[in-house]
Amino acid sequence: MSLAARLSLIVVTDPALPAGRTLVEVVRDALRGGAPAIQLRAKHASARETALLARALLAETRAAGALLFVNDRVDVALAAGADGAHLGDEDLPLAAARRIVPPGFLLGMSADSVDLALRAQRDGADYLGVGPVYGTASKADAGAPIGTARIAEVAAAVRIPIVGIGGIDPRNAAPVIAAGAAGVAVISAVMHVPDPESAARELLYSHRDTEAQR
Ligand code: TZP
Ligand code: MG
Repeated sequence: MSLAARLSLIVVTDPALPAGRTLVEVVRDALRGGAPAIQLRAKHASARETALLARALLAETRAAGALLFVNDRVDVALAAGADGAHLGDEDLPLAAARRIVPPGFLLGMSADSVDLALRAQRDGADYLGVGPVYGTASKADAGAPIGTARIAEVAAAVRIPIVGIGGIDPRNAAPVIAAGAAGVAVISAVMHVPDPESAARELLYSHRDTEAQR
């Protein structure tokens, strides 16, 4: 399967879970719904806690044939045996991260403009996270929504796959794919719903239909 196909849906984790559910359970449900990639995002966890969580999630993603990315921390991603890391502008620079990872280790980068996207591509990013596409309550410093027009601009400017993020759910995912994104990344649409499996499946359906029309 191409990298673009493996990025059709990235479920990004959140420490706030529905009552009575564990992170591993919710991730397992999302994988059952067909999510091809999970990103462990644990902003307030220590490196040690993040590594332990990554090991637990890796058992699930491996069994499902899905990818596991660790947000922010290349070191933790490498040590845990994850498939990749997702970096932003406060993390290790891409070019520096590239020097310490083995061939095939995936590096994603956040970029909300064409300029940043081109720079990240030049510095060796395998894919880009672009957003927030819509309004989001999941990231306090996400900034103003960039809309699907910006997704189209960035997708047209780079060769690597791009993934839209921010406020995306099964009802509004299709325009993000129609604009040229290879996939969508979501927190609340899968992590904060009663049925993460169905939510993942619906997100994938909505954009497979769109891709078929593209
Ligand atoms: N980066 C840009 S928006 C966002 C991140 C991590 C939050 C996405 O969460 P949600 O709940 O899918 O809007
Ligand atoms: Mg980051």
